Amino acid sequence: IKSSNIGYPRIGENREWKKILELFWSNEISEEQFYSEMEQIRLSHLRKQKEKGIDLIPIGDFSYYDQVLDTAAMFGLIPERFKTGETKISLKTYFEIARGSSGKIASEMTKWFNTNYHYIVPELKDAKPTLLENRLLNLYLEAKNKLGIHGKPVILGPITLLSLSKGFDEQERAELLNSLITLYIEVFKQLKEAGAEWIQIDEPILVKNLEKEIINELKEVYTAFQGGVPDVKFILQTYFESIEFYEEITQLPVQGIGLDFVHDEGVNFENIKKYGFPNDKVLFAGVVDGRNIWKSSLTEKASLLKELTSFVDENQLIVQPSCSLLHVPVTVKSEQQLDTQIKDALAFADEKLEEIVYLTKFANDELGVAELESYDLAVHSLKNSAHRNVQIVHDAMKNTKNDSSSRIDSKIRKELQAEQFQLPILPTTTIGSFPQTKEVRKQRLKWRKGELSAAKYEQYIQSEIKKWIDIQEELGLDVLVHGEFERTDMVEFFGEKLEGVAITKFGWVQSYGSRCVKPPVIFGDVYAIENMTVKETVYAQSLTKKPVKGMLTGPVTIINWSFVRDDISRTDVLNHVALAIRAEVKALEASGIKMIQVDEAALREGLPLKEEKTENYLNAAVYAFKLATSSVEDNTQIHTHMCYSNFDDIIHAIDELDADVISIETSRSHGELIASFEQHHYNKGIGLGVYDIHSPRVPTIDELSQNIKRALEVLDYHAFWVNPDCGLKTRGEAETIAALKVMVEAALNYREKLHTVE
Ligand code: THG
Ligand code: ZN
Repeated sequence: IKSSNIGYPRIGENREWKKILELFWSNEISEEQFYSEMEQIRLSHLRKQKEKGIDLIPIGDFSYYDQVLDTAAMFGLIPERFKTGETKISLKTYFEIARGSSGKIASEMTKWFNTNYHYIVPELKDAKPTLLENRLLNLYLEAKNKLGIHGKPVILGPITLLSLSKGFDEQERAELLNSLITLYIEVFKQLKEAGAEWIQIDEPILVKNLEKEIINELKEVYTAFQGGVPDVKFILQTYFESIEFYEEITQLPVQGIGLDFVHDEGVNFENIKKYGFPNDKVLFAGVVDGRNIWKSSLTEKASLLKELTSFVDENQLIVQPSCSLLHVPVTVKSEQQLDTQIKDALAFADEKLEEIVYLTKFANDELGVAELESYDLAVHSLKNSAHRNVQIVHDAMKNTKNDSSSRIDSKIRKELQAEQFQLPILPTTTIGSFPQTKEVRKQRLKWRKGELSAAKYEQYIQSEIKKWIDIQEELGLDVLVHGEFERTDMVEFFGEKLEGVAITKFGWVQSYGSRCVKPPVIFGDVYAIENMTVKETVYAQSLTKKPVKGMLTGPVTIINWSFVRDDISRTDVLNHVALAIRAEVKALEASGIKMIQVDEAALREGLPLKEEKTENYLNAAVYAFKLATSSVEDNTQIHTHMCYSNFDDIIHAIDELDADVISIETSRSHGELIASFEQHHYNKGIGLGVYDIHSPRVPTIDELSQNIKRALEVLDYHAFWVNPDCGLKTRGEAETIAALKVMVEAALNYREKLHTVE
């Protein structure tokens, strides 16, 4: 039995990678320096994997931005607007595709399956694939010559590459696939000549619900690969779920099959039991969770591997993580401030590699069961800890079972709320956050470091709140917000406040490009011991007669953007969080805050990869949201906000959330979203974002009026709200004020028009 890794995080223990990128982007280091710094990071990651004892080390998973973009760039799949005629894609062009440049819009970025990682969507309109550069060959040779590592090149497979790309039709797909096959073969041939033995071809798309035709495509591709490069060994690698068409896929002409045995709900193994596993293939068994940060129970994993050996010969079995380790932080070692009971139960990327090596050694009789058992002690210790057995949480969970969690009819609420707030038609508001300037971050850092007292910091936050309440009054917005100056990342903020949730110091994970997030660790029963947002909200409300919205993050988003304990069901964790948010909703209401927004930015992206699982997911999400929000009085108005468009398929669930007002990001795909409201009559309050906040450009009145007009073609103007697409924390102050000014003016004009009609 051997060990393998699928992919290693690129950001580095101290986010060195991010820093190099950003220095390069701001012209603070030269291209030469950039390459040499990046090479050091890349080599140190390879060295680390070798030192840990991993037999098959991935090559080419390292990237300067994103692995999908790398694959597209390698095959010359460059959007027309970025083409320069250069024979090899330059760094400049590479980053322009990802980030845009003056006058050229960046390629779209979207979620990588159901993770919080975003990839760059290849645009294949009129594409003519050509092999610009065998990137993998260069990287393979680098590892071999500089470190003596005979690595395992990793490449995104052609079927997944095409499935994630856009800009072509069915017929073009066949042509594209054909030309890609030839290019992939060329890449593989060169790798083979350079000495590569195994090549990992990632085809995660095979875990989604697919039409049976995909099998023919797969046969075509892999038969061609096999015929083109007969003496190299291919691994068809899948992850994140069980594969569809197990029998057909395992019969494909490849030498290795990589399966996820963690996130498949046991289905991959069931299929092995039912259909067997071909005796001429190697099984790359993904047994260590690559998406969560808990130590494995090595005794359990060892017995899973043991069971697998009844179906697969021992020397045909390889131990590896369930997916690339890109989705977990680098090392637990850096976490000096965590409670030891929690820290001892954690395994980030480096520790996961150690687990893989332990399991391999155990299987090869180089390690005894006692060693596995002693490793498992930390997991048991946390499992049995008081954190996971909090009486008040258990009681609250029991009590909610008798709670119907529904409010009275939304039409009745609407009338009561209209009376309560006396808002004009087309009320104007914002999503919640205002610009987080350098100064805000600086003050927070000073306070965190102890250089600024809590009282002084609080005073500073209050002065920002006051400044922005004044600005909003001046602008004439109807519903105000406090601006969220006390929060870094919203999920991190609630994670810091909640019991049962730990915040790491260096637990960063790449989200997109150089941007990282630090997911909170939900290790215990979750509850709140004190109010989390009341002080700032009440202060803001004290400064104005206009309603100030309380701003909370919803339970689904909190758990989708956290690492979640896996000893109880996700639904139970979700409901713990919902109860904590419910307490906050009630506290805000009790303090006189009558409009409360509970954001579910990540509801959509958490959809399971298998259609048959979406209903359960959405039911649980709706239940939790209602649990958090339904205990308020009839005339208290609940708002929610969701990022990303494309709600067609879940619009019924959005309706079931029963929020009084919803705001949705739409400006980049206005037409589509509006069409979905044509079909599904929506009669609660709704704000379709009227301008895109992702760009610093100030929109014109005309654009905004057009957007309002189009929305009102399908939505009742009595239900319509005017707001930007999303929070404004990433924008500058001046552009924010200028854009909001235009927005309010557009709303006022439109109101006039509607009054004349009436
Ligand atoms: N929070 C969390 N996850 C998210 C988002 C979020 N996932 C989806 C989307 N939003 C991703 N967007 C971003 C946007 C900005 C940043 C990260 C993800 C970002 N990060 C800082 C960085 O890398 O420089 C972090 C530094 C800091 O917080 O000090 O800017 O909103 N959880
Ligand atoms: Zn948003």
